[in-house]
Amino acid sequence: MLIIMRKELKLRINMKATAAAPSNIAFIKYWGKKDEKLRLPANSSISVNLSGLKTTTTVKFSKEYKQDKVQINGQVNKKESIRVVEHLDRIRKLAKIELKAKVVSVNNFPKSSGLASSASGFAALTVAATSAAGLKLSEKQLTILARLGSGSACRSIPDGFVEWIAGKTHQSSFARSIYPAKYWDISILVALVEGEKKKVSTTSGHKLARTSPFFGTRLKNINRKISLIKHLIKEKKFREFGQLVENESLEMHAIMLTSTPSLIYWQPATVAVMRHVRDLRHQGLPVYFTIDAGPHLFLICQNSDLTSITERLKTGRFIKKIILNRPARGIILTSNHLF
Ligand code: 2P0
Repeated sequence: MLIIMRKELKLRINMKATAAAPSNIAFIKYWGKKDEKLRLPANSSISVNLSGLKTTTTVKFSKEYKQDKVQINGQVNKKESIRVVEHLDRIRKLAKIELKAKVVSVNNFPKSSGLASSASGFAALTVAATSAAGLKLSEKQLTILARLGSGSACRSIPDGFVEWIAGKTHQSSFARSIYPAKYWDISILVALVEGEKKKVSTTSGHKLARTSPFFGTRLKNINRKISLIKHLIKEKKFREFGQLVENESLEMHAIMLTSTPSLIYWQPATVAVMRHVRDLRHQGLPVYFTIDAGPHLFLICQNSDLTSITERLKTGRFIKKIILNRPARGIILTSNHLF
């Protein structure tokens, strides 16, 4: 009896957990799904975790709570809460519990700006909530579960350079590390430009991909591209790698631009910085850009060129702020709870 009581007490004490997840930037992008509900992507993708963009989330399940409470960056937002509660429901079902939860989450970067807050957000929620619920899942199973919350979230769980294998079924669509964070001495500079809040969410954007006349061509060539990028990372062939990453980003934006309705995530400053990056290359500095579903740019360079490149980039008219990132390890559980 005493043992059971102690066990229950321990369980109750442990029903709170905190996870810190990096955001990630894709070199080969996820744009378009083959199954909306399961969030099965149209193609596999390759990414790296970012050391400077992080979400920390604390989840506590308790019978004291009459309903789920979700606070993100100090605010309660009904639309975001619905998606979080749907994810908590998946986790409660797995853990066979019915307790309500309190979720407090903070990003160290602006959300809904094209910096992937849903990736780090749903990765942190998945790991904090499963841990709080007492579930012991493998990394692979955590990536599968995180994917149901937001596709790109599965890539923020494993370490360093990550591949999300598209798969054809729920269990075969998961992410895994292909190289640890320290494998390659590169930096990713996030160049924040002036831009309004995103009008079209990525979830809605994905649905439009198939309306582009070029989407079929993209899918026809994507597996070759994935093999090539893995080879270039393995061999650390930076210039060829950078060129492929930049072309891939432009290809994804070509799909966005030619969808019906058309999606234009760029701002005038986005194009100005793209041109600046190309000028820097003409001056002999190997730096390449990639852009997600937003106006900001992610500039990739080798660490040996970092000082010269940041000096030339300078913040000012076009670039409002630069956030330096190195390849980062994946998600961690921490005892620094937010409440
Ligand atoms: C990526 N993006 O590979 C691509 C590039 C944005 C542009 O993954 O609907 O927020 O939640 O599964 O994960 C953004 O898509 O979409 C994204 P959902 P998600 O990083």
